[in-house]
Amino acid sequence: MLNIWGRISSINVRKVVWCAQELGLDFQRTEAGGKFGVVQTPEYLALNPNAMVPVIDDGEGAERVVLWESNVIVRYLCARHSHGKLYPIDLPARFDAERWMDWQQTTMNKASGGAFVQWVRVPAAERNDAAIAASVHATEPLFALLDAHLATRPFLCGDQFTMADIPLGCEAHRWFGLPATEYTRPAWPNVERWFADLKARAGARGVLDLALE
Ligand SMILES: N[C@@H](CCC(=O)N[C@@H](CS)C(=O)NCC(=O)O)C(=O)O
Repeated sequence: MLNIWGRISSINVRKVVWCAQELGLDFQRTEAGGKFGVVQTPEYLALNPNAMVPVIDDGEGAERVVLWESNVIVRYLCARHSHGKLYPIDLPARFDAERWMDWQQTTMNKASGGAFVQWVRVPAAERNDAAIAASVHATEPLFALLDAHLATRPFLCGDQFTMADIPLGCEAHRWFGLPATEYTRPAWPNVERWFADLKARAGARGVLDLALE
């Protein structure tokens, strides 16, 4: 049985839950982080000294794996449980997927986080308009880049859904879920079509259909 710790309101936890569902894994999720606390307890810090979610505990004995870092968890679950389907075996295909996953963490998430936090988590009276503007300014060209990439392929790495679609699918879910009262996003038809396809997957239920909080 796979154990996942983390609140579903976290983009990084959503990646892991979606991945586990996509792989048809039997798993249990324990609330942690945010209003649930838990992350500062000695037991949790022994699993993740960063006091952050998500964390997983998978397997037993010599096969047991405890991991933090959401994209690493997605890679690990796909490598261990997808029999090469979501974790490409051929090196050129694998590193194509790896590249997009790192781009999500290092580039897209860094750009998009500000607008999400300000518009969704910060009360209107306390919002930092400059932080919102900077985040929108940094994020829109990245979605435009993604849109151009998806113009010639159904999924990020070609014809097949791979592990790379999970972190960026979660980014699209968060950006597309920004309050329409505050933000009108440009048309990105290829990203919209890709996101609609991701959302229709059985494995994405309870993740890509969630309202932001
Ligand atoms: N790079 C880490 C970042 C983890 C992270 O920032 N987690 C946030 C939630 S998205 C967190 O734990 N915040 C503190 C909390 O929820 O208590 C990952 O991808 O797993």
